[in-house]
Amino acid sequence: AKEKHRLAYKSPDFTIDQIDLDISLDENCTKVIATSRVKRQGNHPNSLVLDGEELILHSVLVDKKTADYRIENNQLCIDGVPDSFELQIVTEINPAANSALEGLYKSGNAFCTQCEAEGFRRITYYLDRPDVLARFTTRITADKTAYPILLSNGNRIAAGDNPNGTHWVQWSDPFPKPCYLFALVAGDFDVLKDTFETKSGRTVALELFVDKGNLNRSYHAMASLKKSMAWDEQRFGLEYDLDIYMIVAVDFFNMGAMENKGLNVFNAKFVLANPESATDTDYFDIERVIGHEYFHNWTGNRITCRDWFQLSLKEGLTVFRDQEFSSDLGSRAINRIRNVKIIRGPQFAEDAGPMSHPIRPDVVMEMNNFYTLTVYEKGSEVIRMLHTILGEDKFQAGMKLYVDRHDGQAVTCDDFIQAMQDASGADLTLFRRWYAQSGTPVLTVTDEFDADSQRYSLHVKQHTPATAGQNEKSALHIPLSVALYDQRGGYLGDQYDQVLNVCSDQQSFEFTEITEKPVVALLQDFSAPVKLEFAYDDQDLLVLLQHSKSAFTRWDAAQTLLNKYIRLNVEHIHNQQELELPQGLLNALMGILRDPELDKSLIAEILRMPSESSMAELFDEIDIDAIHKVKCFIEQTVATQLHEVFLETYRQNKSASYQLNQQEIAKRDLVAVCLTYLALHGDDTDRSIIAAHYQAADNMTDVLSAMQAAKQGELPVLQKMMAEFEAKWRHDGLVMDNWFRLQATSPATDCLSVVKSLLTHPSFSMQNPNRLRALIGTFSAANPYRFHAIDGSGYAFLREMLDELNHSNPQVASRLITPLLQFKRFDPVRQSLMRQELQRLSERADLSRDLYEKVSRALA
Ligand code: BAL
Ligand code: ZN
Repeated sequence: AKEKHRLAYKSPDFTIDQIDLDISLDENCTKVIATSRVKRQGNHPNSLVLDGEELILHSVLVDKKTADYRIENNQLCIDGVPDSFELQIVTEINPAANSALEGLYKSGNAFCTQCEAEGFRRITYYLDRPDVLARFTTRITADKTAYPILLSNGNRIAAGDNPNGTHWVQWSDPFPKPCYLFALVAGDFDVLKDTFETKSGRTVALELFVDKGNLNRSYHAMASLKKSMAWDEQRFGLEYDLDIYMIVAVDFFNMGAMENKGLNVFNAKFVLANPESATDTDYFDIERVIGHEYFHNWTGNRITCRDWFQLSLKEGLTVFRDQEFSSDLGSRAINRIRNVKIIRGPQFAEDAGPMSHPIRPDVVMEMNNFYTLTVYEKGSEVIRMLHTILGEDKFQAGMKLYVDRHDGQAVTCDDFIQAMQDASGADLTLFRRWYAQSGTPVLTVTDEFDADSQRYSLHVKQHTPATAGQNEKSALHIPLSVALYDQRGGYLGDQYDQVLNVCSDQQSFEFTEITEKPVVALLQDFSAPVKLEFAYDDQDLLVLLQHSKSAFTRWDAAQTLLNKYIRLNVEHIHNQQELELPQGLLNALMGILRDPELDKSLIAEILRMPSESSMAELFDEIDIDAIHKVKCFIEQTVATQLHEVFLETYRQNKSASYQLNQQEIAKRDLVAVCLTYLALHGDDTDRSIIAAHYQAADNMTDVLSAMQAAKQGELPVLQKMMAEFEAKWRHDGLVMDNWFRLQATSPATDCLSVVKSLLTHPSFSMQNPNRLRALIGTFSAANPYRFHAIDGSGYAFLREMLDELNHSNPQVASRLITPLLQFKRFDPVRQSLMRQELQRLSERADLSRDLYEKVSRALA
């Protein structure tokens, strides 16, 4: 497999500005006639070279005459073409055999497509690159009974019936687009219809297509779409452009959703919800993902990427936009906390591992491998830093210039920063390095207080450790948000609440007229995606935890204090010493639980212990057994010492009946945390509370909270709950994913054998990415204690699964392999066992490009 390099970008030799597709759908033999207008770009004699994979080629006509062509390495080459001509290509494809779910495939009884990043080449030979923008028309023909609904991008312009029982519909998309935004759907669906009036007074038809019988689960998605459309007008001044916006929910989908122009295709997980079947988290995620795909219409579709190395141009920006959407509609602090957990956990891990890459990668073998936490989530952090540095007004001025300047173009991350710079007048030269440099910077801060001169100084050093493929690191522009408090937690005022611009390896900042040594809140709101080192003493952290005016800082202080004792206790285990947790922390947690003023979700977030995987990120070398012991010790100690308060909090917050609003969601979240601690305590009262909570639950959130608690406490009642759940939901794969996840995260010793036995469960399918992620993905990524069993059984299991998925769905296989790639951070025994499994994979002659890239980078 060949590497592609960002700096080797060349503009295309030819462009296509119009393509008419005529697609006759058939399960095994779909015929595609693609008629394109091709134009030479510049003065050169080069041949036309088109990408194509898994295609049967029937004919190639240049200006209606049979053309000579060659097929070389999945490319169709035509020599000696005119400067401007009509190209007609007829190909045949087999959607039913397409288990990779890229290009055109069958999802259950429907046809659908996924073309990003390079799936369009599985539909026809084409210039499959994002800087070729064409107007598309699409004529779809299919059996009318099986596929009464035929959809593609843009507007429906004609339709008709054929005498043989088939019918056809023709679509036309007025906006030029790269082929990765092409979509086609055919099937028999229920449709929810609504309208949205834009700020300029146009009425947009909204259509949401779901499997028959699922209409009662489609309302939340529609409401989310309308909120997204209104929000983008209000906050970004961006209005929808077509007369129709369609969303289709499908069961078989590799990603979360896809922003195809005017026709989003969604993983049903991010569409379907009613209280009985979906959790509060599901509701939140649906709103977030519907928003994300909608926001792509401007940041992605109207302005797209020049090449795939620029993916963060649209993804980082659009994640930033969806995070802001969630925060404007809900709790800003809670959203920030949850997003920061993702960066500090799996994103930091990715950036320290063999697949580490800058948010704008330099080298790519398989583009699908770069839809990563780094490109998306760190990419969004980079946009957020820009927003912090410029402020909302200048940031929006930059957005406006970006849109005015580049609407209808395929551009680069540099173009985006340039627009931000030109509109704001800020010098972003140094800031651009965030796009080029991989790895997590470490900020080491020390402080100094001089009572005589009443000066308080912060000395800041930055250092980014070497990462895979990038040894040399330079200083970055890091916005460091700090605030000062007095020793009793009193806020010293806005003049001591600042964003410091850290721009060199070493820098000092001074605050004057300070009369006593202050308590400093550092990296407020996680103002940059960095690791912070500062020798906080417990007392200062307790002050911040109890008194900071920022909810985020209170949570973060609790995390910092916990992290300190996680590290210390792991050390204690290594030195065979007793484990400890300071009484001051326990008292503070008790105070937090009893504080009537606090947002209940914040209380829940503060009391919820970090996962073992995120605890692992505190260490260079991961001792999974010690981490597990420390986690159990901390949770057991909290469960025991705070037992009465958990009982009291549970009773005060348990709702009589279900409502979907922020306050009730927060209460359910807090109740879930209480139930888990009660289960860990596990006396008769606790057990009967959990059983009763389960019995009384009238919504999926409460059902799963009780089950989750019973699982964590390994309570016997879990068996009955699991059996009932299975009997009720076994025909509903999406809901059953919760049931699979519960078993995959079990602390029980037989976890792996249970997981293996579930592979033959009737609700499981090796073909469905959601099922694969719920069972196999959850076991290997979210149950580190069992996955890293010292006999290597977890590793062997994952490798066997990857062996099977290598052919059927390489994209999903390549996601699932992540936990094995980290092997260098484990002890010698585990290292060698993990390496052995990677080696076995690498010896396969038929290893997919997706897995090959990761395995070879890990073993390098
Ligand atoms: N573009 C792929 C799916 C998404 O990020 O929206
Ligand atoms: Zn996206």
